[in-house]
Order: sequence, then structure tokens, then C-alpha cells
Amino acid sequence: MAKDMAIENGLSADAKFDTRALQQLDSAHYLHPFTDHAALRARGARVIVRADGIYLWDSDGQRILDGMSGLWCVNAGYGRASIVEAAARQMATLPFYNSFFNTTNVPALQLAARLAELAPPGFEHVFFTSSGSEANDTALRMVWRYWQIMDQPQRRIVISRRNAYHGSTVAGASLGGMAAMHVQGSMPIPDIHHIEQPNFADHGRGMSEAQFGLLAADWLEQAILDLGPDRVAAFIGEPVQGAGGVIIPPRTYWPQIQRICDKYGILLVADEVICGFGQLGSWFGCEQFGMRPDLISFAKGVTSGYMPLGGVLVAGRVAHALVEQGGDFNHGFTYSGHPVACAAALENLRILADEGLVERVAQETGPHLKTAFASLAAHPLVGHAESIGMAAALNLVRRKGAALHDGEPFARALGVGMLCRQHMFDNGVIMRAVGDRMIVAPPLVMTCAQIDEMVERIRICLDLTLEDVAGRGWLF
Ligand code: PXG
Repeated sequence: MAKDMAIENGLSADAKFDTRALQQLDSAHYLHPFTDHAALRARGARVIVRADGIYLWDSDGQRILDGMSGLWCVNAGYGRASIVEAAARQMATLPFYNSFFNTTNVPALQLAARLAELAPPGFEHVFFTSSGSEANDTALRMVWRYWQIMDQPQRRIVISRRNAYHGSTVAGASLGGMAAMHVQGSMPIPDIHHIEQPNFADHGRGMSEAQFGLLAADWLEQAILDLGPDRVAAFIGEPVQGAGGVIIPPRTYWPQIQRICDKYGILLVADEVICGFGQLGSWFGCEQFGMRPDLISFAKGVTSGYMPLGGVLVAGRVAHALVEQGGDFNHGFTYSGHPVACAAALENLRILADEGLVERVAQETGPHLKTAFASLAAHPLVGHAESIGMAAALNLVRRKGAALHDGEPFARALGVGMLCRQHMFDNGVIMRAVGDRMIVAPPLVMTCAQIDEMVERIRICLDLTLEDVAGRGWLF
């Protein structure tokens, strides 16, 4: 980006912050998501003060390359003045009005129409929420309502996968397959059933990826038969599991899942909260995997994180039932179709389209990231590396193996992934650690030269992590 908006708007590049005071205030009052607050208090939170392009700056003036796009969302990159202007214009014109009681607003209806253009064929309708969790709550409500309208109210069971992430509301966390979330409440709620995830590295030893994809899909059929086909309402899945560790399923998996859903008349929900809006090199991830979902939940990249917004795209028979047959659908949020969030989304989608960012990921930067990550697989600490579009992962191993997906893992309790993440952060690059799997999902604006810069920093930090774990005697 040519100019740095934060600086232009009066934040001096060398503005001084009292980091210690900010940290103390933070730990005195601010409860963070998914955080051990006693541990955070001892360490002090890193205070992020501004951002531009693919970089963040903290309160000590350190520049950090953001390999995680905020949290899988700043697809168009930081510092987009036109999104800020679109939101400010809308705020000045109509900051809020609700969409209940026979009213609408211009950005919301325009965004609904634009999303219908961008979505796969058959998706003509969209319901807006403010987050991905609310989107999945909405999808669940729609699935249940659909089967009521179809006079099959006994179809209530939704099948999901272990290690899936579908959000942190009660329904989102229940649909998700994160055991650590379930144990902290009475979750999953009734009528949600989990099958194993299609993780070739964990479950596919001794077979080809293609064979494993079919096997993993057949776990769905087995579950349907065990639970009773007339009781199963839907299957939900992320085309590529994001928070679970960028788990890329074998190419045979989704077409087989689709066949099974069709065979039993079960709805398919694609959770595109991470995969949507270009991260995988297509507008929606399902397009690449032979999925024909009935519902698509989305959030994050729809606004590049500039405003909170999510929603559910609705196709075919579900749209027909909800729109033409069902009467009132008693569901909605104050902020459904929030005009400022929708205005920001419209401008963000214009940027992604006009700058050809999705195609660029497919044709140029995605393949470049793949090659660059493949080169990291030679590192002594790396078992294997894989990527799709602008999402990539590598796993840290104690001893390398000869074959792909081979290598001896570290004991989980050592927390080598977290150690590695800390070296990355301290050296100005953000990677996400999922156990000992290290992940990036960079902004789609990242250039090939910037990918090289990121991967070089990662390589240096892998060296530092290797020294660190060797020093602790964890290698052999
Ligand atoms: N579905 C998917 C696939 C997600 O990745 C949600 C739903 C929920 O969205 P909201 O907007 O309610 O957070 C998500 C969110 C991580 C991480 O550590 C990932 C998410 C959220 C927080 C942390 O990778 N994804």
C-alpha cells in the first residue's frame, strides 16, 4: 500500500506507548478469548497498535509480519482506506436500522445480491449475522426448521467431525469437535454426533490418500446407518479444516461425502468461515472439492475483518421451504444486515474482485507458497509441509522419517508448537500453533517476494526452535 493510513491519520510512526501500564490495565479488566489469565498476567499481553498491508506494529515499535491475516480474516490486507471511507460514509448516512418488521436497508440488500452472484450456482438467498458462530447457529436452526416444514421433525441429528471448529456459542461449540471446549460445559447439546476427521497423517498409514479419502467418507455412512437414516438431518464440515490445523482432505473425500448425503437425502452444510473469499484460491472452498452444499456459512473474509459480519447462504430445497412454504422463521439478530458492516463488505468484495486477488492466489501466490513451504520440509525439525491456496502447515517432529507424513512426534505435553510460536513472534512473524502443527494463512495481498520474506523468517525461527529443543534435551 502506498500510504500508511494510521500514520496519515495522526498516529506518529514513532508514537510512544507505555507498554507496561497498558499490560497492567489489560490484565486488571480485559478477559480475553481462550486464555489462561493467570499465565497472561505473568507474561503481559502484546499490545498491537497499528497495521498496514501485511504488517502489524506493537507498542514497543516492533514490526511483525502477519502470517495469519489477523485471525484468518484480513484477506484484503490492512490499511484499506476505501473500506474505511465506505463504512464512515454509511455511518454518517444510516449507522443502524434493523431488518425486522418489514424493513430493509440498501447496503444489506445490495450485499445479499452480490453474494448471490459470487456464490456457487443455486444460492440466491442469504441470512446475515455478526459472526461465524452465529452463522452456524443459524444454519442449525435452518436445518431443523427445514425438516419440520418437510413434515419429518424426527430428523434432528447433525453429524460433524472431531477436531472441527464451528465457533464458540453453545451450538457452534457443540457442532465443533473440540474436546477441550466440550468438557467445560454440557456439550455437545443433544442431537449432535461426531465422526473422525479425514486426517491422512493420523489415520491413513498403510494406504493411498485416495483410498483413505473413501474410507473416511464411509465413516459418515456407517454413522448414518447406526443412528438411523430417517433421524439424520445434516452433515456439516469445513472444506479444509482451518483451526484444526489446515487439514486438507484427500480429493476422494468430499465427492464421496456428497454421494452419501444424496443417497440418504441428508442436507450438507459447508462451513466456509475460513475457506470462503479466496483463502483457498476460489471464492468458496466447496467449489474445489466437488461439494454441492445446501447451506454455506461464512464470516471473516467477507469484510476482511474490518467490521464483524457473517451469514448463511441458502440454496435449492431449503431456500424454497424457508421462503415459500415455512411462513415466519423465528430467528434473527439485532445486527442482522447491519448497514455499516454490509457497506464495508461490499467495498471489500469490490477490492477482491477488481484486484483479481482470488485468481492471483490460484495462479501465482498460492503455487509460490506451496513451493516455498515444500522447501521447509527439508528442515531437520519438519516432518512434512503442505498447502492449499494461501493456507499452509508444517508439522514439527523429533526425528524425521523417510516417508511422507512420517517422523516421530514430540510428546504433546512438551508444547514444542507453542515454543516455536514464541520464537516466531519474538522474531517478527506470526504463525499459529495447533499442537505441533505450525500454520500460516496470510492476507491474499501478500506478494511472492513477501512470501519469500515470510518463509525465510520462518526458517530462521525453526533453527532457533531446533537449538532450543536440543538445549532442553528433547531431541533424542
Ligand atoms: N467456523 C469456522 C470454520 C471458523 O474457523 C468460526 C466458525 C466461528 O467464527 P467466529 O466469527 O464466531 O469466531 C470459525 C472461527 C484459531 C481460531 O485459533 C479460529 C477461529 C476463531 C478463533 C480462533 O484458529 N475461527
